[in-house]
Amino acid sequence: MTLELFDERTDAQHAELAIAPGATLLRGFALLAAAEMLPAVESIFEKAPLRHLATPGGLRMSVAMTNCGARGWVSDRAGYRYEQNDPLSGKPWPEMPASFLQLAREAAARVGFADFAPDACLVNRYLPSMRMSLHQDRDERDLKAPIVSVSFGLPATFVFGGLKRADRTQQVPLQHGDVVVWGGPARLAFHGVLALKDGKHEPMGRQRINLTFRCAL
Ligand code: MD3
Ligand code: FE
Repeated sequence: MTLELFDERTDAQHAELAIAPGATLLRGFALLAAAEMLPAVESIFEKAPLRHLATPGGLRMSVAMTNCGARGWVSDRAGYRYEQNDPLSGKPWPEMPASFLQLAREAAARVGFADFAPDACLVNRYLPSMRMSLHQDRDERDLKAPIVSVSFGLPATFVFGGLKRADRTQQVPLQHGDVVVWGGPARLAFHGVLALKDGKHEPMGRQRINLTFRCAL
C-alpha cells in the first residue's frame, strides 16, 4: 500500500509504505535534512572514531560503528550494553546533533509516536561486502518506544523477519534518504542487512551509513 503525502516541514513529496504492522518506510524523508546531517556525521567520526566491535563470542563485526547521544551501544567479550562513555576515549559520546533529533522526532510523530525522545544514536558504516546478520534489538530499557532508522549512501537490501528467528523474511530495498520507524509489533522482529553491493554514490562514495535512534535509558 502506498500513499503519496505532502510533507509540511520539507515541502517535499514522499511515499509512506507499510512494511509490516508497526514498521513504516518513509521514502526520502531525510533527503532534505541530509545537507545538515551528513556534516554532523563527519564531526561525530572525528570525536568518536568508527571501530569494529567484538561480539561476546569474540568475533570482529564487519560493520564499523560509533555513537552519539547520552548513551552509546557497545559490544565486547562481556556482552552487549549501553555505555555513558566511549570506551576508546573514556569520554562521553558526542552530543546528539539537533538536526538528528528533529528528524527522528518528526519521523516518529508522522507514524503516531508522539514525543519520541531518543537518548542514543548508533551509527553504522558499511563498505562493499559488509553485512549484518539476523538479530533482534532488545538491549533498550523501553521497548514500547520505537526505533527510527535513517539510511545514507549506497542502497542496501534490508531483511525483515518475525518474532522468531526461523520466521519467514521479506526483503526491503533501502536507499539514500530513506527513514523507517519500527515500533509496536515490529519492535522485536528479527532483522538484518544483506552484503552491500559495490557502487558509487554521489556524494557519499562507496559506503552506506545507517543511523538508528533508540530510547536506551
Ligand atoms: C527492526 N541496523 O543497528 S536499520 C542495528 O541498516 C541495525 O544498519 C541495520 O539493525 C542497518 O541494530 C538496520 C533498520 C532497523 C533497525 C532497528 C530495528 C530495523 C529494526 C529494530 C527492530 C526492528
Ligand atoms: Fe538492529
